Amino acid sequence: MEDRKFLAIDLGAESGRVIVGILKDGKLTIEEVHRFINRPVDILGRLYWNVTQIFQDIKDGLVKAFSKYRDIESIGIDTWGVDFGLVTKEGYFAGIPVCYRDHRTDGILEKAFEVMSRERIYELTGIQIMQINTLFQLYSMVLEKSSLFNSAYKLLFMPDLFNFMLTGEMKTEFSIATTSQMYNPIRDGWEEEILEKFGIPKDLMPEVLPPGTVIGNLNKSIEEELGVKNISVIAPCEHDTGCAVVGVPGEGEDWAYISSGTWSLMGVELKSPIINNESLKANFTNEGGYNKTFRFLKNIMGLWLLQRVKREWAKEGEDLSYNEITRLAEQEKSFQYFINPDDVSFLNPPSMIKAIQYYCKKTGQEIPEKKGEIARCILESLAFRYKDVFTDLERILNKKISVLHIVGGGSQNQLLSQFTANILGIPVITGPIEATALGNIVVQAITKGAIKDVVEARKIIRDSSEMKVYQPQNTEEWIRNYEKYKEVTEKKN
Ligand code: ADP
Ligand code: LRH
Repeated sequence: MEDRKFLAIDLGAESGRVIVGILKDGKLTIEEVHRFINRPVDILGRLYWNVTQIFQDIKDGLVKAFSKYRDIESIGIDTWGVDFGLVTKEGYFAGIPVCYRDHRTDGILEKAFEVMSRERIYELTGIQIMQINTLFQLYSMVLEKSSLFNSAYKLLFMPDLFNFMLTGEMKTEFSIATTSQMYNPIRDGWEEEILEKFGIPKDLMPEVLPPGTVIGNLNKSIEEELGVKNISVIAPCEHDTGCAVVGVPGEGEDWAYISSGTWSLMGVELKSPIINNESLKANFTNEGGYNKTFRFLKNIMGLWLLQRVKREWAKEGEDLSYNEITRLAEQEKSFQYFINPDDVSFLNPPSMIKAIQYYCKKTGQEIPEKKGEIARCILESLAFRYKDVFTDLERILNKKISVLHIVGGGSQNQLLSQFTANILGIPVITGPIEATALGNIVVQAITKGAIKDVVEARKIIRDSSEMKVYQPQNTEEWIRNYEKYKEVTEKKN
């Protein structure tokens, strides 16, 4: 059989990558042609995404991919969620997109709940209430009477913005739209009550396409640069987590996943959303997915904590790799320091090391000083936080989950994977590392008729990927120490 080729552009909050997927004889191999650092830039105290540099990197990746493979059929972009750019009627950018970790939304939730209660916002959207969500970022602009906001013609989420740069089309897609907290998953449309109450014009919101739709062709000037013609740009799941979940090699009905990268997204795939008092209380999200599925999950602060301490150590002159940091953590004593990784103080502190030390001090613990102690504190605490969320998940679903898949860059952290198996008491299967790009590629392949459906896609991914199984060890000891973690983290709240 002839091979078929598709190109995924996967933009995470830590790095971006351009990956070619080659489908042949029921196997999917991937080749990373370009990888680049993605880091927001602080300008006069505001945190911006460097979108022009990202677009340059996308183009560099396209050049590398098409100069090697002339027969790539289509391109799909996925990115992190909630952020957006504003575009004027003439197609100019109304300002530089601001990063969701910018402090403009500090304290915004209290102000927003004066407009509409937490319960009503959740009832209408089914989305985990977080200050980073698009709704609250926009509301901060409404409150400051932003002239950029007032001059905007369309809001484009990050993947839409890059699709606009590639095709000239101003459209969005279901998975990224639902994540904004401005979309009603039951009525399946922009939520007008929310838009109206928060002063967001409905016209600002673009048309929403289902995942797997062709948005248009690459614009002529880019095609000329690449020396190709009629290359379609497809909306995969434009939200990276949507692609990651398509890329989970799960089988049967009783598996859950963690998409592990900058964030840890823990949950299950469902056919319809769960929006009730319990899911509200546990603050679980219902993000739209491929084929009208829903990702019922919780955003956990994730490896962002490790990213930040790594960067701080590098600034101090010790540029350690993730492997080296994990090895230092491994050498330290277990269960010495506990934090709640989801504490708001870890969202974007001036120093993550100091924020962790302050948390320990405030909760009456000893203070971690050594690198290994800090890293071990982060990894153990993440595993304990997974236990909190997993318990809520099983309770709300009223069923037992028998296996957990961890996918994404974080699945390479063997210590965290083992800790997770230990505390949950079930096997953890890790891999693929590039589940998001794989998910992106298989959605394109389904659109182009090269794969039948998601069930076949997941089988192909299973047959093509390296996976590792972690069996639980010392679960009783982990459960005993979970009690200590609970005592500390509940004290803080
Ligand atoms: P994102 O898509 O959010 O940018 P990734 O899926 O690329 O994130 O995952 C990035 C994370 O993966 C890093 O923050 C790091 O913790 C982890 N990681 C990357 N490489 C390794 C490695 N070699 N060993 C252990 N962990 C790793
Ligand atoms: C992960 C992710 C996640 C969040 C966030 C802002 O990359 O998309 O689903 O919502 O970034």
